[in-house]
Amino acid sequence: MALSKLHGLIAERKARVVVMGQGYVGLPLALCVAKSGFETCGYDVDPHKITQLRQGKSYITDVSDAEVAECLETGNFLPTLDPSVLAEADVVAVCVPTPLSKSKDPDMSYIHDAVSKIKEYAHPGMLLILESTTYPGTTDEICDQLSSPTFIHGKDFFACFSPERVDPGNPIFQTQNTPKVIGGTTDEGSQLGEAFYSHIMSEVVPVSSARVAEMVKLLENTFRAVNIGLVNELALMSERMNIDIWEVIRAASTKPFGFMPFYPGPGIGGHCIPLDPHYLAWKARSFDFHNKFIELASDINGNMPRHVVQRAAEALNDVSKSIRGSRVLILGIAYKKNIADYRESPGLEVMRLIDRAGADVMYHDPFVPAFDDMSKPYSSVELTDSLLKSIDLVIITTNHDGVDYERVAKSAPRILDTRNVLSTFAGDHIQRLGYRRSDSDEPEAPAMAVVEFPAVQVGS
Ligand code: SAJ
Repeated sequence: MALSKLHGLIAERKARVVVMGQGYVGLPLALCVAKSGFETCGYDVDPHKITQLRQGKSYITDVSDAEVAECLETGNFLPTLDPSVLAEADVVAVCVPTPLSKSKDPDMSYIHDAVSKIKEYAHPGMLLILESTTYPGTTDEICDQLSSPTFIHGKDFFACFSPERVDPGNPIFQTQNTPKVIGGTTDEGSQLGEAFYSHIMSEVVPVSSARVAEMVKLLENTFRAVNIGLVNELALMSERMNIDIWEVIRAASTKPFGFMPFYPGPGIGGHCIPLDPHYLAWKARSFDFHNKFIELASDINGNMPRHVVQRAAEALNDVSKSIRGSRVLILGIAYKKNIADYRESPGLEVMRLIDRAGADVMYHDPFVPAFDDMSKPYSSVELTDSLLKSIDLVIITTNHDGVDYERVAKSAPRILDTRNVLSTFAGDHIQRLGYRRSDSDEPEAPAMAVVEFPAVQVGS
């Protein structure tokens, strides 16, 4: 019987595992599974990824080359482009992207592609684990799609949802030591999933169903998106009220209970926080429930790059310059500190808007040596005194460690700091998001005319 056979294989660590998707979630997971003693295939559709892995090379910030090489040497980790490994798989973990379409609806194409491959190689005795963030009900729907008279859900195959909880660049919490939530489409699916992950993770957190597990992940990321939106709105308010929001947050953080600090920024980036909450909003609408927090937070967070450009225009205006024709340095392209990922990055959005407003724009990011944007090649410039002195405005959009901020503060004529990384430096040439110095507490005169941008679609 498939269920007892699967329990036996998992208990003896003889289950053959395929992890579909070798990105920032799937690769760390595959290596953890392999290190736990399971024969693990790391399947991906990208030949470059598989070639690098086979050479013992990592392309993920949190995974070292040595870690990949060690797993290869044990023989327990097999990077592959060949989906037919699914024909021999006992456990399949799906870790593929779940982006949004242009209209902010779920783009399930990656999941559908993975499911069609599983269907092609389906055989009795499979445990399917979905890790990709998605709307409640997805895992149940996948089981319906896979079911057939010879591949019966709850008899021949079982399934559960277990959300990935990867915090890229986090030096403390990695895949193995982050508590793992798991919920099955059936009780047997839950039991098999718990048994499997208990060999791999330090803590397994069972919940009553896959739908609950799917909702757990969406709560986690909606919580962040909404609180970031709240603090960004308070930052805009504070600029108007001549209050330093950073001082306010610092003081509020002394409250030892009932408060968790979030910080203003140039917007939100990455592949989770800007996107995942919209999966929940989309699904809720099908239950005729129209949420407000997710849309409002998305609106506030999504408009922060334009606000930063507005502040940049005002900073240049203070010295009788305009964005057009000015030399502007974007300091930080990655979407958050100490990582190289610039997907959905607010820093990149600010750079595009400044470019479109007619500035001579360049960037420096120690984690992003070069990139192409809308078929325009960019490479990170070196932070020298002469370069900084030649810049009309530096906009700090990512607060990477290891940048010579003292040099920036001393050499750049004007700086707009959106991350408060120059909080220890003084000078009228330094302006900060979330605070706007004024001589009195009187309401400010209406801000200068809003910077207009040609109506051109910005980037993907
Ligand atoms: N941000 C702010 N203010 C804040 C916190 C973040 O502006 O107070 C911005 C960041 O600069 C970044 C974006 O929001 O552009 C997302 O930041 P993030 O810290 O949520 O980073 P992610 O998306 O890489 O990682 C998150 C995980 N982060 C943390 O738990 C700290 C977590 O929410 C999820 O485990 C993960 O996404 C995921 O995969 O869902």
